[in-house]
Amino acid sequence: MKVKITETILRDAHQSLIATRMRTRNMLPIVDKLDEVGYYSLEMWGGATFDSSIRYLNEDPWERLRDLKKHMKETPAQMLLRGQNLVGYRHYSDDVVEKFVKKAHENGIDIFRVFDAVNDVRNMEKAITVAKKEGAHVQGTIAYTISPVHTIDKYVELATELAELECDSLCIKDMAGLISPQQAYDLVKALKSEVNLPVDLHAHCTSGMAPMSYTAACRAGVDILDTALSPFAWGTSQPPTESIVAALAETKRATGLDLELISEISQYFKEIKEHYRCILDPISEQVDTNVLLYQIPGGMLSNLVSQLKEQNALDKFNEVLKEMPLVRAELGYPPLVTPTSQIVGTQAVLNVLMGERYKVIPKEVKDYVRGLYGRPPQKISAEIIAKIIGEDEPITCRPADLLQPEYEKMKKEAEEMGIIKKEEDILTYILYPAIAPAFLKGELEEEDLTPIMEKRHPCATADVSGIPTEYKVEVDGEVFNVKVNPVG
Ligand code: 3PY
Ligand code: ZN
Repeated sequence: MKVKITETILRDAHQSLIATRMRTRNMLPIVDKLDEVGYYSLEMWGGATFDSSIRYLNEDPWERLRDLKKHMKETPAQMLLRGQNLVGYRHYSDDVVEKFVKKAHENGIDIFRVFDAVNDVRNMEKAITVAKKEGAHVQGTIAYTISPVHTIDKYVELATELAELECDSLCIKDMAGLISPQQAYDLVKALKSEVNLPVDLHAHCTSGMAPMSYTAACRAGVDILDTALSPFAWGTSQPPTESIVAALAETKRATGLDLELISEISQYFKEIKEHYRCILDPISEQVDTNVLLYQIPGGMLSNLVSQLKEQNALDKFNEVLKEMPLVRAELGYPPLVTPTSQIVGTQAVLNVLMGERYKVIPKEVKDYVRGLYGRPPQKISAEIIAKIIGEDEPITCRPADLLQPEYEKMKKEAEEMGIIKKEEDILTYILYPAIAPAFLKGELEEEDLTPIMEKRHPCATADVSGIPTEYKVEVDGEVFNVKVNPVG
């Protein structure tokens, strides 16, 4: 049976390699051609694209969705949704989740890939239920990681829960590029035999194993593979579409896609890549098997470097690398993906920079230990809980049950500011209240890449930030900026 292909060029590929900076004007001239290929779907929205559009590109993400959708006559439009976090970094109340999913569907999203950073189904449930009710295809997601508690049985258990919520397909989301060919084979085999749903493998090339893992997954019966056109493939992005199509062509799993057409489209993106070369981070393009040891995905690694440089503490890099897995284990082995990558990364950096572990603990880490991001994969020890939140008791309910409805209140706020022209603007404001007013009033400008281009040698480390969650931590009068990027 044919393997189907999800093309990530318009979302994850550029999120992973050029800090989500591809503009809609780069996409529109080629979307008709992309639509002709016969992809299973085109991932083109969600993840960090929403934030990036308003923060750096002065673009309305809703308009991008509508504009691209007009050209997608044949190909389903897919988005990445961070469960109860939507396309932001915190949990939103159920009424906001409901409105957002409905609006995303109404504006053109056909397939919702829904994940949660700690694989807590309670954090995905609301989004899944609403998307199903709207008639969309829902891809329930397993955030893949390696730890003593992440076993095949556990993943099958999670997939079974997702199937019970009537998800239409499953995605193994290996955002750090950790999955080996053997693991891919075993996991796909187990999911295919235990859960009656199509399985999609989404991997990044960070450790260099992804193309081999894709082949192994094909032998195990995977239904869909995620790939990126070659100019934006490899490194911290997906395996190249052309290579996967060519490699499978002589097998029973041939995709049936036209390599000539795909190559023609690739040619277009080669030029786009040249335009953004100044922000292409060499670290993101390298193979790095250290990710298997430290579990720090490429996108996060480069940010860590620039952050340590900022603090004049680059000599602490190796110490931070070693601290990451320790913190991750102490916090119950969360998979490292937005926002847990930020949470663990920040604490690890602070532990090293402060010279004393857990001397400074950001609010996000406390909230995580309180259970406000969901149930950690492994129970956190009483000792760590006490160190981080003192006498407080972690919650046991679904985190969003503690949130008051916020849609109407924030709608009123936004209306009073006079920034609402369409209903979607209310959601933009709720998601990004700090920058949305200026954006919606037309006060922001598109980020100018010229000075970066002029300043930078093509091989220099990127000095353009990704989309960091920034923490300002003050200790003894000294302010530390701690930033960590979203990870694809
Ligand atoms: C995002 O949440 O932006 C991701 O790409 C997660 O993998
Ligand atoms: Zn990804």
